[in-house]
Amino acid sequence: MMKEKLDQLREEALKQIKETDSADRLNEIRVAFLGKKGELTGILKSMKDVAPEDRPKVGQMVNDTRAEIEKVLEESKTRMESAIREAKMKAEVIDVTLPAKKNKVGHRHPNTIALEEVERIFVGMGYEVVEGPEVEKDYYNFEALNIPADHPAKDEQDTFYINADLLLRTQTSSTQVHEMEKGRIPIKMIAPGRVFRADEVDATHSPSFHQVEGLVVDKDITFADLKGTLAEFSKQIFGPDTKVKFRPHHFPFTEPSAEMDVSCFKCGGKGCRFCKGEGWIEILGCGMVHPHVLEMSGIDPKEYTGFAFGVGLERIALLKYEIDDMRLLYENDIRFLKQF
Ligand code: 2NM
Repeated sequence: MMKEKLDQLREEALKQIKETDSADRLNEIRVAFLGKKGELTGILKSMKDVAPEDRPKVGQMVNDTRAEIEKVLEESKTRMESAIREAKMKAEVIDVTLPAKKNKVGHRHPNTIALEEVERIFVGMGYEVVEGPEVEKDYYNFEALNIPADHPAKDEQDTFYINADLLLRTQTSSTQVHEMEKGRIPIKMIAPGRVFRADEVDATHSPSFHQVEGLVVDKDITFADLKGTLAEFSKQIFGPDTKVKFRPHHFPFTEPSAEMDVSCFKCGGKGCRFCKGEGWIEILGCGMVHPHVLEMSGIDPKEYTGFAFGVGLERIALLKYEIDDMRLLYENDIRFLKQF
């Protein structure tokens, strides 16, 4: 009696499963036969009418029926899924010969390209690349560089002060001072890095820009060493025909001091729109390290001399890549950056 009922139920379930090709319908069948309020549960509830000695056997039969229905449901589901996948694969044509999508990996910034070139040139001449802190003591940024308290660069209008003693460095020479204080001579170094000045933003100014300063200290270093070094640097960065010219200048930390021009690498010095008809382009400041600067850092100026220079990285990048507005360097528009 119970067996018949179960057989009938199983047959009915298997028939319904066989007849459908929808996953939703399969689920309905599962609920109708095996669910909490389903047919099989109903039969289990009527177990109380079965003689106690028959209950284990009947229980086993109910479990077998459930297992079989579950198995067929599962097989049916798997078959349906693979049929769907097969149909999809037939419908979707994949052209394996199409080129792959390119990864967008960005681009090196013109400042970075220019810095790497400057570093390559000086490392090639035996210089060390030294980095220092962007937040500096007033002493390292100004006093140790012979910049007096009443110098205009020290004005709050020009320098970002953190407090009376701390500021954002206005030049990377502070890094050179730290190096001189270590007392390891000879020194042959460049100090690249970010510097800060309280400037309004325009085509040629920014409150934060980058410098590379160089320093050589040893016995018998002369202005001829400075000239030869910077002439070689200029040839390497602007081309082998580049000439250099030094004009007297003043810096508190060097004596004598000069500004250096390079012959225009566009017109070769004849004068063009690029060099504003001058034939020359101003490129950097330089000089022989002031004896007092050496002395303050513990180097005996009677025994040692040195030369130093400072060049704006943006200035080199703008010139070299013929960019006419410094602001473009800070927008980081990939379409702009990709050109260099
Ligand atoms: C410049 C121009 C001239 C300079 C001086 C020093 C130091 F630390 F040795 F005193 N470092 N860099 C220097 C000299 C920088 O920038 C336009």
